[in-house]
Amino acid sequence: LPAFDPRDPLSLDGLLDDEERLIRDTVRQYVREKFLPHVAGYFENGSLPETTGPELGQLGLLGMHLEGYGCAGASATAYGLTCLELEAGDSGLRSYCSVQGSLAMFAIYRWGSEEQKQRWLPGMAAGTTIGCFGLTEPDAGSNPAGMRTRAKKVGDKWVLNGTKMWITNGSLADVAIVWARTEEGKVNGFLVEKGMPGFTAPVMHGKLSLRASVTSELVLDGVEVPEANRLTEATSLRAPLSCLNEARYGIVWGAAGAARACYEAALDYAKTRVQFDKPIAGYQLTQAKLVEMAVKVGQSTMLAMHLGRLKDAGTLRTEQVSFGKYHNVHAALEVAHSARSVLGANGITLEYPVLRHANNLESVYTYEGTHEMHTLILGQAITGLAAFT
Ligand code: TGC
Ligand code: FAD
Repeated sequence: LPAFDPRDPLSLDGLLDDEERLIRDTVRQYVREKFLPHVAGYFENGSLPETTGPELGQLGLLGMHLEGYGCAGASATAYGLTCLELEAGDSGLRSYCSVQGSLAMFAIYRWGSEEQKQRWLPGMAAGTTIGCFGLTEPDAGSNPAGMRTRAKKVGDKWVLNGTKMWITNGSLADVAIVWARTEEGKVNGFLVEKGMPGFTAPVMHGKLSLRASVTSELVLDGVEVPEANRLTEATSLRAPLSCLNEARYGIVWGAAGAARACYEAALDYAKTRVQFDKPIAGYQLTQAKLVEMAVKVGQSTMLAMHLGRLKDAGTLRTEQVSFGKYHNVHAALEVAHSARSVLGANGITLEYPVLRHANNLESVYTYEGTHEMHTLILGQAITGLAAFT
């Protein structure tokens, strides 16, 4: 029998094929060698370096599960493993990849015209063109149907008015996918380009979570957008919600990565930190915490892998994605907090990853559908009764 591996107690590595393992190892190496040595600075400065997009692009990770237009055409499982490794670095790094690939690029790929795909996707896959996804508004978070942003057709143009809030990479983006309601009451998506008159994207400051990520408002004050920049196939809320599904899937994996990083940090620390003349890993209370963490990480990774196989088979349902986000983000938060306690005072510093992850996971718990929204989605699926209103 192979030896027991404390970092992979369920031998999940054996469930991967060679290509998946190669992609996983490549991303893991990038995160460990290029990202983690600098992450404390990124977290303190509140942003990622400008090279992030091109570096992720060169690795082929942006929109990697899409086919053609410069995208890698990788499997859903390979994309998931990528999210896991990126988020083991920092949720902000995974967010960057999710927003670019699963939200902005997927919106164009799934709901755009052939011309729009050819114009935007290759640069976005390369990470030289940055996208963002503007759905949330100051008064419309969990209920995007309540959006106030309006699009009015004037001649061959659309005039956009409204404000989006909490938009990842908003200030960095060359193109913002902005969702707005038309006079007919339909929800349309618009490609709003940096520099269009009336469009500004101020950075939001003062975050205590997801600090290694730029979060912005999108202010649309009479922005004139040509008809050529309207996503041709999107006519209802189904369009933005379908994009969320893609990003939520990545979060299922990513959360398992953040949890793994916290568990490994706690395990390493507990084996070397000596108190009362022996390593704290030798005390039952610490072992109970480490075992609980190992079990949660194993369960979360196994769940992500199962959903990945369903997605690759084309049978993954939205309720199952909610199942994954519900379980894995909650479990990751618990692991991060428990790991923090194992590290004692060191656990509150940026020298160790645990409180940074715990703080980040507060955002992950809320974005892409709050924990409560996923509870209600699953509640409806289980009972047949909607409890949203
Ligand atoms: P409802 O009437 O249920 O649905 C409207 C239409 O959409 C379809 N649909 C979906 N399609 C694909 N995937 C999904 N997950 C879908 N959910 C619903 C549905 O079939 C229907 O289609 P059609 O053809 O009949 O029109 O819509 P509702 O208004 O009642 O809303 C339901 C609810 C509450 C579940 C939905 O509004 C919701 O999920 N709310 C949460 C909002 C949210 O998740 N926002 C996220 C913003 S983006 C973000 O957070 C990015 S973070 C990025 C990062 O940094 O990683
Ligand atoms: P609210 O919807 O006001 O919810 C507040 C509380 O009420 C929550 O606990 C919620 O679960 C609960 N609640 C609401 N309705 C109900 C109900 N019916 N029943 C029970 N409880 C309910 N959005 C984008 O569009 N693009 C982005 O790129 C993006 N990036 C983000 C990055 C960060 C760092 C963060 C924190 C958010 C980001 N978001 C983004 C916004 C995110 O999607 C929203 O914050 C989220 O959808 C919740 O909306 P809200 O914050 O307005 O909370």
